[in-house]
Amino acid sequence: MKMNIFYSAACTLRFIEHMLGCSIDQDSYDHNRLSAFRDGLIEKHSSRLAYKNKQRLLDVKIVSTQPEFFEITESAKFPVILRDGAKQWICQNKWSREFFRKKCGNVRVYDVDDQITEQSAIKGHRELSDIIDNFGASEKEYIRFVPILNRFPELLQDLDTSFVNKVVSPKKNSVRIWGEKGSGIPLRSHLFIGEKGTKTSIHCELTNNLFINVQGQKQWLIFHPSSMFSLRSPVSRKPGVFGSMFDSERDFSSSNSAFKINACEHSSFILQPGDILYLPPFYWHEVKNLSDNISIGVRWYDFKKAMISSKTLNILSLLSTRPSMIKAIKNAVEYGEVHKDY
Ligand SMILES: O=C(O)CCC(=O)C(=O)O
Ligand SMILES: [Fe+2]
Repeated sequence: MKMNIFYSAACTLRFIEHMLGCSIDQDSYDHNRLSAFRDGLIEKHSSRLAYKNKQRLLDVKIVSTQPEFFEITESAKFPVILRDGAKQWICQNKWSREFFRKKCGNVRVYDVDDQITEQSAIKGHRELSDIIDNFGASEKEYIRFVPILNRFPELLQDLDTSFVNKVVSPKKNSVRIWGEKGSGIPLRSHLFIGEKGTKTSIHCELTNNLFINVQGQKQWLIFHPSSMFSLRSPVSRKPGVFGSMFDSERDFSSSNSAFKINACEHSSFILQPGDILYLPPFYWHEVKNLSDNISIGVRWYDFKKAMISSKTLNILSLLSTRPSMIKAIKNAVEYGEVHKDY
């Protein structure tokens, strides 16, 4: 997205808001003069960018070979999909709801609802088997952010480890699971098992995401990192996850003037079983399960890549206070631990 002086000024104001202690709840986005002033800047920025009824398309690369995928992931400049990239991986035939019920049914996982960045999203713990047994009941179930490789490191072998190495650590070819001793880039992982019709509301993260869609179809709506103001992302001071007040069903119409959607570069695509997505840091995403789904996101932090995506969001993440980045790193494995109420 083209930056202009209004956008740069809004970023500077966001740092001031972060330092001064302005709005933290998603509900109180428009709460003070500073944010009103920032909205005015963004209004100007948006009206320069928005073309009437013309959507600004975000460039998402779709490739069919590993070398093309590696080249784009290394640059971190675009989201990229490798169609059928994991079709031959062991996870494709092995991972199912029944497999996880048997392997780790007694594991207690955080129950996180779809507004994942809100204070109220973390609902406490439930046993994985209880949730899986409840699939098909009236309340739709979605198990998200389970740090599966930390608990069951052997499951890394069900992915293609040399592929993961090449994407995450192209120079040294060395990775390790977060918390394990040794050298190599530490990987976090999040398993998702969801029912058709479940979704995760829009947010973005500081980490790189190598996302393997194992089963089912998943629809992603993504926005360029610089859409943060148009998407009305409140000041949160959280480490590495940012929320937004945007909801595609409610706000995806140019008639709703509060959301300058046409000013944001965005794109939508559907992942099929066996597809691999690389999402660089800070690309906003809203994700819907179009059918029952199993997928895993492998994540790692890279300062350079995070700066390429968004200097503002990277520095704001490092300056987080709820909790601080140092505390977050200590608890980084469990999403529910890092993002519970601080
Ligand atoms: O699949 C989902 O519901 C959310 C995935 C996501 O937000 C992520 O991998 O970062
Ligand atoms: Fe995410």
